[in-house]
Amino acid sequence: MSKRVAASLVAGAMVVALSACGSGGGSADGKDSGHKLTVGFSQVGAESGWRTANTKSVQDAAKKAGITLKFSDAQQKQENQIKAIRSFIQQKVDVIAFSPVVESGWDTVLKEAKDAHIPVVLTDRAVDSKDDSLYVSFLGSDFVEEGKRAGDWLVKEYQGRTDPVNIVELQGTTGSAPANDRKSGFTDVIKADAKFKIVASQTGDFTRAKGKEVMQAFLKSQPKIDVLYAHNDDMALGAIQAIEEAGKKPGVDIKIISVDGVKDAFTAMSQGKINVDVECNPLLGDQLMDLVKKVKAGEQVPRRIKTQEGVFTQDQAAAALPTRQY
Ligand code: GZL
Repeated sequence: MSKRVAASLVAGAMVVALSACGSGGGSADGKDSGHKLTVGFSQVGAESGWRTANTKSVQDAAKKAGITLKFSDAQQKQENQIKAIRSFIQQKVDVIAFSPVVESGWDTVLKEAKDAHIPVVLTDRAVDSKDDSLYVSFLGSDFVEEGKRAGDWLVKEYQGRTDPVNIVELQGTTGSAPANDRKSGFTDVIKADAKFKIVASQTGDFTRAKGKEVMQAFLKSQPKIDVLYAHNDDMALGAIQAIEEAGKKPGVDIKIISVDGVKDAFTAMSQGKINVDVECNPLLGDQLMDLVKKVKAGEQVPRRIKTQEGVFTQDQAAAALPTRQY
């Protein structure tokens, strides 16, 4: 038997073994009749409209799927997520799913889950662990692509112009995958043209309040701001308040590029206050529950599942608003 075939048989067996050793005990194929799946879900927090929609999607999907969901809100603190994961291990849940608030510092607790034979699924955000065995699958957006889409819009918007374009950037939570990747995707695109300058960049922690506070500081410290790149809508909406209080017109005096695509941002876009919104789909619940069932049943699942999403410009906002689901 070739090495490859042997390896894939072992891998397959490992997946089955992992699933069959979950809390439910379950038969070898993991398809234990009557055993109601229990999933431990550690959520980042309730920091934004996106997060609220994501939480609702996960909770509604668990109910629909007949899955018992043990839900924990970490209030954007990694130590709370680690505590929650340890509690799920103690409770011997079948699967652990979580959105890691930051990319690093997960290996120890994920090894504890692995040693307890509880499979882990990442949703929304990723971890930077080098050990591939610590989670089975990662379901969520491609944040680098989202950053590139934001940069592409800016390049197109200023095509043919040579005067300097001063950009201020409201970054997401420091150390989080969306903040790191949306920044790198965006800068990778705009670095091709020297007229684009990021003159100030600071975290607004994905919240409206912090977004407003940091934008107020930018407005005081920067003599000329042409563009705001906000890593999410809540910070953009907070920044809009600061811009208006400074007597400037958001979307006109300062063009605004945002990410997420929540309803409030579509409303602001239809009022001309946001110029473009790169969609980041929070409605991951159904896909997550489907994934969890497959993992528990010992089925092979994709290592990476990317969510489908688009880009919406101001002229599309009003028509799209009535059908926005979050
Ligand atoms: C992205 C998600 C981010 C959103 C923010 O998938 O992790 O966190 O862009 C949210 O609105 O707070």
